[in-house]
Amino acid sequence: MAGEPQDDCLFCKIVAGRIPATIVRESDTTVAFRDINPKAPTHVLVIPKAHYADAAELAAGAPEVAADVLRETRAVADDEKLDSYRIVFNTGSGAGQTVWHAHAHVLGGRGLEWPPG
Ligand code: D5M
Repeated sequence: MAGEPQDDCLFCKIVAGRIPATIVRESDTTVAFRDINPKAPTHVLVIPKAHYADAAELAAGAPEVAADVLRETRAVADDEKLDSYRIVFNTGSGAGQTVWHAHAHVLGGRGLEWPPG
C-alpha cells in the first residue's frame, strides 16, 4: 500500500538501515544519500522515507512530503555549494526509472546539457 514500507524495495531498506548508503542529510520525512553510480561530481538522491513508487504517486498521496523532498534538494545544493544544479525525477521505465521508490536526483558540479538524452 502507498506509504507503507515494502520488504522488496531497495530504498526502503536504506531507510531502515538494512543496507548501507552514504547518507548526507536526513529529516523526519526524507533521507538524502549519494548515488552509487554517480553521473556528476555531485549526484545525491533525495527520497521520502515512506514508500511511494514514483513522483506522481508521491505528489498525489503525500503532497506535503513531496514538498519536503523538494526542500531537501535545495538543502543538498546548498551543502554542496552548487550554484547551478538539476533536479530529476525519472518517472516510468521509458524515462529511465529503475528503482520503484520515488527519488529526486540532484546533479551538479559540472556543466549540464539540455535537453537530456
Ligand atoms: O535511479 C535509481 C538510482 O539509484 C540510480 O542512479 C542508481 C541508484 N542506486 C541504485 N542502488 C543504489 C544504492 N544501493 N545506493 C545508492 N544509489 C543506488 P532511477 O531514476 O530509478 O534510474
